[in-house]
Amino acid sequence: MRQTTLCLLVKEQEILLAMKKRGFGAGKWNGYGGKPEPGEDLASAAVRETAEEIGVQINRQDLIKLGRMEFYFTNNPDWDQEVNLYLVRTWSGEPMETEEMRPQWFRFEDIPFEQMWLEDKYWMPKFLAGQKFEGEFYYNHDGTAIEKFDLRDMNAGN
Ligand code: 6OG
Repeated sequence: MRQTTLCLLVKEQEILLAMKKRGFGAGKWNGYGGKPEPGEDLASAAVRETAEEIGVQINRQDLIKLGRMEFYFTNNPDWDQEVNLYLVRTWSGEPMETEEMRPQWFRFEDIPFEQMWLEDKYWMPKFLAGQKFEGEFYYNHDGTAIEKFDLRDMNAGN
């Protein structure tokens, strides 16, 4: 399955989300990231895509991998993907709007789940608590409903 990356910057009680302006997930608040180019590893892709999408520099050793999620879309396998999710507490540069995304800080209690991918509300509490997890989510064909899912805590060693 196609592998991709998703990063989220977090400071004290706030998380940096970004409005996706075009492409897959347009109109939703999400993290930043994307697919590796040929020969590129996941961490390098996460760093490069974050710089391209919100203008922030991350050192790859500051990527804290917390989640691995598989997404399946009924009758729409082109959208199936495995997302590797990273928490980032250390970076340089100020987030800025690009053609792709418009970043904005949100207090944890103000996260706009109604304008995000539907499964985010299930894993976000784990993510904000620093809990590692793994899951599979089965969406309908256009991503407007979740048909079933499984989400499991992982131990630090997994
Ligand atoms: P491009 O294909 O535009 O990157 N992504 C998802 N993020 C969440 N929260 N939920 C999903 O459920 C997702 N599916 C994909 C991965 C797409 C970006 O969107 C993320 C990438 O960072 C279905 O390069």
